[in-house]
Amino acid sequence: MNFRKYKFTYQLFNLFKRKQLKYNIPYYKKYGLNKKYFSSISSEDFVNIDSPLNLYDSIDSNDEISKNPNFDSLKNSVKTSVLDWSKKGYVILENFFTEQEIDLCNKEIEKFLKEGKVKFKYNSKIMFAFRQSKILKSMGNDKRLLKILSMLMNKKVNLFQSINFIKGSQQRTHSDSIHMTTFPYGNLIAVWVALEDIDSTVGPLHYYPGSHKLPYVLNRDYDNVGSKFKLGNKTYADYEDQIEKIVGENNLKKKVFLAKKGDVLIWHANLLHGGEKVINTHGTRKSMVFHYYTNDAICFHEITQRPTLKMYTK
Ligand SMILES: O=C(O)CCC(=O)C(=O)O
Repeated sequence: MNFRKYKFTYQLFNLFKRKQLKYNIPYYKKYGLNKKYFSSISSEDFVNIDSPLNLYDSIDSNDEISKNPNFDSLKNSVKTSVLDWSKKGYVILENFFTEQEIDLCNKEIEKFLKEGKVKFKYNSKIMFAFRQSKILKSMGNDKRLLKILSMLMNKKVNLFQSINFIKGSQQRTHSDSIHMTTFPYGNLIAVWVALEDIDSTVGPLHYYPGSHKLPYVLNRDYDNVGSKFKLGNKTYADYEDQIEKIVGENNLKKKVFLAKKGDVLIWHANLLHGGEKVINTHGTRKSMVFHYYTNDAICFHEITQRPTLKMYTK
């Protein structure tokens, strides 16, 4: 028997995680869901509830965002990118982190790997290194960055996760909202940081401008709903195939981010993105992703129907 396919496996595990899960309880009440902190949760619980939109998913940032008190302090190139947030679903901040900041970050990761403090998961990902590193944490909580993120979301955000890469991920196109789902939808935002100059041979990041406006692809969209006791039986590749189909049907145009060391790309919770194929297998593609949640949403993992464990660190 594959216990991972049964919801009770996760419920049992979560029974001992009240502290990290209780943040969802007031929102279960708000949306009239009869759930405990350890209960399974997925988009199926919200099929009859309208998902309120975030400000710049309902009105165009081009018309309004310049009224934000922090807007005037932005560089002109950033202002242009921020104004286009509603339309494009991403913002580029060139040369955002200094050479010194990036070098310190790379040294920290090297040291952590050498000491065995972190290891690779899912092939190429070093997960949550920021929890052990003041250097990474202070980059994720950079005040200028947080100001821009809260401007785009029109509310405060909290750093939830870091992922470090040494090589290109080659991850197929996806939306983060299948992994870090929220209700209301869209209460996640991501920041991708180039930790060195990146060329087309080492598997750069790709993304599809405007794809965040497409409907969120959730379990029911690839026949992965499951039953009362069991999770759906589709694979992650089935999800990726569905996304590939949507990209084709909508004739979406891909962009590849040939970033310079210190450049940042911020993406919307539903922007489709992934990693290009690695051609130069000897080359590195050092980069880091930060994910942030807002404080006013239920957070869960759609595929395994688990509520998200939040371990915010100061
Ligand atoms: O950096 C990459 O290649 C992809 C990263 C990514 O897809 C993610 O963190 O969601």
